[in-house]
Parts: sequence; C-alpha cells; structure tokens
Amino acid sequence: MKTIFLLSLFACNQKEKATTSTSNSNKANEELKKGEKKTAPEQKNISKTTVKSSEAPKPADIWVQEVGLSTPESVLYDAKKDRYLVSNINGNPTAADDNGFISVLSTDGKVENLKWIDGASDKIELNAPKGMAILDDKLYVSDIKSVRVFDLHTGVQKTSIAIKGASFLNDVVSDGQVVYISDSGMNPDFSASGTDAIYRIYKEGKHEKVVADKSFSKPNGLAIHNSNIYMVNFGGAEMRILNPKGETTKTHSFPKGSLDGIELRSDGSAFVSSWESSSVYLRKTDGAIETVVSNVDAPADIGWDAKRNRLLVPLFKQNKVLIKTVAAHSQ
Ligand SMILES: [Ca+2]
Ligand SMILES: [Ca+2]
Repeated sequence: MKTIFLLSLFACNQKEKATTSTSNSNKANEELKKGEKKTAPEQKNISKTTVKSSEAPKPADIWVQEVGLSTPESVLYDAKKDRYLVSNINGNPTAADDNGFISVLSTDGKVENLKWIDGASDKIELNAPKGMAILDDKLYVSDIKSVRVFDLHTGVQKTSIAIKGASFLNDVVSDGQVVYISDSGMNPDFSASGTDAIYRIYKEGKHEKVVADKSFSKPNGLAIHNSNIYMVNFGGAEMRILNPKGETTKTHSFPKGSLDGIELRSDGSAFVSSWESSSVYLRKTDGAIETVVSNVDAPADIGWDAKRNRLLVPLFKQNKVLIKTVAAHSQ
C-alpha cells in the first residue's frame, strides 16, 4: 500500500511540475538547504569512524542540481570511461513518450552532455529509461517493456530487445558475461500486475526468464556477487540472495522498505536505498545495518564509484544527484 501511495504522490508531483516549474525550483532550493542542515549530524558520525583508518578530511558532498535532470532514476559509474551516466525518465515512469534521455557527468559532477542519448532523436527510441548496465562496449537500459542497447562510446542505438510478458522492467546489472533485468510487475497505475520476475539476456540478444514469483513483491534493484543475484524489493523491505537458477538461498530484512537500488562492494557488503526511510543503508558482511546517507527524498537506483568510494544517489523527485564519499571498507 505504501508503495502505491508513494507512486501516486509521484504522479501528483508530476502534474504539479507541469504548471509550477519556477516555484518548484525555489522549493528545491529550500529543501536542499533543509537537507544540508539535517545531514550535518550524520556526516559527523561518519567522519568519526573514518578517522581510525585515515586522517585525511572527508571530501565534501557534491550536489548535481538545476542542470536539467528530469526524474533521474539511476546513476551508473562507467569505469571504462571514468564518468557517471544518469538515466532520466522525464515524465511518467510508464509513459511511452519517447522523451527519455541519458546524461553524462564528469566525476566532479559537471554535466558533460545532458542529452547524450536522447529519445527526441529520430534514431533513438527511449521512453522512460531506468536501470543501466555495461557489458563489453554496450550500454543496456531498461525501458518499460524493452531493453534498449547502445554503443557505449558513441551512444548510437544498436538494438532493442522486447521482453514479452514484462510490465515494468526496472534494474539492470551485468556480471561481465550476461545481463540481468528485474520486472517490478506493475501496471501503468502502479497496481500489481503479477509479472514480478528476473530475466537474463545473453550477449547475442537471446533472453530467458530466470525466475517469476509474485511473492517477490515488486523486485527492484539487482546486484551480482560470486555468481549470486542480490535483489531488493520495492513492495517490502527485503534483500534476497538467489543462485543463478533463480532459487532463493537467503533473505535478509532492512529496518524500513520501499527498497530501490543496491550496489555491492567486493567484500559482499551492500548499499541499499530506501524510499520509506529516505536513506541509504549499508548492510555489512556480519549483518549489521547502518545508515550512510540520510534525508534524501526518494533515493532511487544508486550507483557506486568503487575507484573513489563514492555513492551516487539520484533523487527521483527533486531532479538532483548526490555524490557522496563514504568510508573505505576496512571492516
Ligand atoms: Ca525517438
Ligand atoms: Ca519519459
């Protein structure tokens, strides 16, 4: 129910946005100021723990805002080209409006190309881009019921893979061999469609269903570790670990739900974003859960810059991206 409420709220926000874009940008400023104030104690806590391993001061947060991002769903660290990619739904998450776009940010948070890949182009089909993953030299982007495939270097659209039976494709991840995609199983009005599933796409474009299970309750973020699939759900507060056959081997709970993005560090610890708590959790390998980012409204599909220990947090409703350095993993 909560999810539906949040999403209805989103739908209302979108309507509002169409008529009050100027006041919204003022509001965004006010909210940012509030957010900065609120995050201060949290930053203090984090620096306390980092002091043990490093005397260097923690780098300041970088806010990418008022640059034209529009309903940013996902941020991906492109290690190959050392840059950040941001998927922008630009409107309703289920509208086939061909106006979605992908932005390129430098690692210092500057917009290098706001509409690097742009649905407005006749050569690009892109409605409501969400999760992204890189495999070889291709960028895979989920787009409602299809996966769009682009050349990572030129942004040229290579192909489009329709996933029959899917209703709300969401996160995309690659293990270097194949690509996995979650279907959150939602209708255009965000009610449950019952198609909750995880799919696998092979390099040559062939795809198959790994597992379908309504009880997943809106599977959203995906990550891969040691061939296992980690999945968090938007309709609940759980992280499942599945083997490559799609069988659940473990389930872990988080304090609050409406979980969206997940990124794993090399030791298996997991960053998970939660709309319900407006935060990003870190679940350590011993099972302890701490909050590493707080007071972020609608933190969607987070990214992880492993080179710089930075979390990349898209604020879905505020058209912003937060780039935040977190403690290196020493635990
Ligand atoms: Ca187009
Ligand atoms: Ca759109």
